[in-house]
Order: sequence, then structure tokens, then C-alpha cells
Amino acid sequence: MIRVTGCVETSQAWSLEQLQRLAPTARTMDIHCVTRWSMFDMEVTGVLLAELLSICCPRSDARFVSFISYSQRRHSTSLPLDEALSLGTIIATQMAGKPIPPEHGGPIRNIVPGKYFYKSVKWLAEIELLPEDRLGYWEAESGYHNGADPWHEQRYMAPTLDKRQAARLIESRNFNGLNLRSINAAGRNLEGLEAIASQLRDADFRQAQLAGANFSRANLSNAHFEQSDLRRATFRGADLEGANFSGADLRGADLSEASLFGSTFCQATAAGKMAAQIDRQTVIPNDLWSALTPDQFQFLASNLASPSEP
Ligand SMILES: Nc1nc2c(c(=O)[nH]1)N[C@H]1C(S)=C(S)[C@@H](COP(=O)(O)O)O[C@H]1N2
Ligand SMILES: [Mo]
Repeated sequence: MIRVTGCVETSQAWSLEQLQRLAPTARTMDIHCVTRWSMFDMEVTGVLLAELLSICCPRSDARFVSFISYSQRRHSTSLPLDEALSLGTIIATQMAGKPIPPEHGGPIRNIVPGKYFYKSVKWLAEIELLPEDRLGYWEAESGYHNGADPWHEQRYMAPTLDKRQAARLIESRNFNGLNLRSINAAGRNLEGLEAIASQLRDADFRQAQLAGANFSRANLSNAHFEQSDLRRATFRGADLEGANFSGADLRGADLSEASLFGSTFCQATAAGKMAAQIDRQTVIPNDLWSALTPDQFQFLASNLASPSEP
């Protein structure tokens, strides 16, 4: 039995037999496991995700899809919905012309062509459409890259990491002194992160939980912090050139001695203005503001109590 739930007009469930009565699709594809093995020309048969969803009428707020399995730890993985559809995701019931054996995820698993195989969950129980992303099991627990693109070798959060290092980083929340350039940490829970003097150029921390994080002297040029929780975070002496804090919660954050050349705190989006949250405990000394563009300067000037005020 599999169910479609979440942001749909009508939730629906199918038994294996009912699923097999829907229009079948067969595809031959290559499979890549993140731990470096590949299997070529695998034949997969099932129902296209697009076909199942057309029956349930996704709502306009459906932007991500989470595949949840029957496993005890509620193993899951997620993808942007448009990506899952454009890649031709299959809700598979057969591999190599035979029912899928239990050890390979039978009777029903999803298969996402063109992604590392951890985006294909075994023992599929539920397909949930979501308005916001929810990291899957390997992504959240072991630092697997949420993008999972084999052509860009998006194996673990940062290009410099192997599996053991990624898992250890997620567990310890200690990035001190490490080179984690271009790390993909969007949506992760990294509360209390220690990242003193880390190399984090181009890092992606969008919508991450980073309350109390310590980024003192870190290189965060061009890093993305849009809509992240940065309450009481410390950026003392950090390089924040080109970093984007639009929509981030910076209440109580300390940006003393940071470099703010071309940093962004407020930007216009299709959904309206996305502004950083700032309060009287936020420390962004006004001698740093000259590095900002006039519109960003204006935003800080009108939202930040001058540090000399009581
Ligand atoms: N439910 C569930 N699905 C899962 C996993 C898992 O541990 N549990 N592992 C993933 C990983 S990392 C890989 S490589 C493939 C392995 O699939 P296979 O056993 O059919 O080769 O399943 C994916 N789907
Ligand atoms: Mo894997």
C-alpha cells in the first residue's frame, strides 16, 4: 500500500495490485551509489510519479516531495517537486523484468533517474508533498549532499569531505579551522555550530538553524544565509563580503569587526520584501556600513538602533 499525502487536493492510497493497473512506464537507466559503485542498463518498470500526482491534484503550495519508507527509523529522502517530475521519477514495482526483491526495496520503491541512489527509497510507504523542504535520513544524519547530482559529484555536503568526515561534522557541529568551501548546509539543524576561522566561501546555509553559532574570523564571502536562524550568532572579524542575510533572524547577533563589502540584508523577491530581523541586541557597528550599497545602508540605518544609544 502506498499513499500520497500533504499538499494535494485529494489524498489517495493504492495497493500493489491497484498500482499495477495504472499505465505502466518502463525505462532503462544507469544507477550510481554515492559510495562509488554504479550499475548500468538497469530496466525499471512502474508508474510515473507525474501519473500518480495527476490523480491527486497537487496544490499550488506543493514545492517539495518527500519519499517515506516503511523502515523503523522512517527513512525518507526529498527533492524539489519540479526536479522529481522532470527527471521522470518512477514508482517502481519491477526491476530487470521481475518483482523487486525485498532486499532491494520491494514490493514498491521510488526510483529517481539521474540522482545518486539514496534519492530512491526502498519499501516506499508514502509520498508527501511539502511547501518547504525536509531533509531526508542520510542527508540529515550523515551529511549526504541534498542535491545528489552524480555529474557534479554532489556526494557529501562539501567537495572536500568523504563519508566519515561528513558524518562526524554533522554529529560534532565543529567546523573550527576546516576548509569547507561551497558546503551545502541548507535547511540543516546546526544550532550551536563552532566554525571559528573556517573557510566557508560560497557556503549555502539557507534556512539553516544556526542559533548561537560561532563564525568568528570565518571566511564567509558570498555565503548564503537567506531565512536562516542566526539568533545570538557571532561573526566577529568574519569576512562577510557578498554574503546574503535577507530574511535571516539576526536578533542578538554580533557582527563586530566583520567585513561587509557588498553584503545584503534586505532584498526584493517575487513574494515581496525579504528583510533580515534585527533588534537592539544586534551588533553591527556603523563604522562598517560604508562598505554597503546605499539601499543596504539605508536598511540598516532605519532598522538598527545606533550602538551609542542606551
Ligand atoms: N528505506 C531505505 N531506502 C534506501 C536506503 C536505506 O537505507 N533505507 N539506502 C539508500 C542507498 S544509500 C542506496 S545506495 C540504495 C541501495 O539500493 P539497493 O539495496 O537496491 O542497491 O537504496 C537507498 N534507499
Ligand atoms: Mo548509497
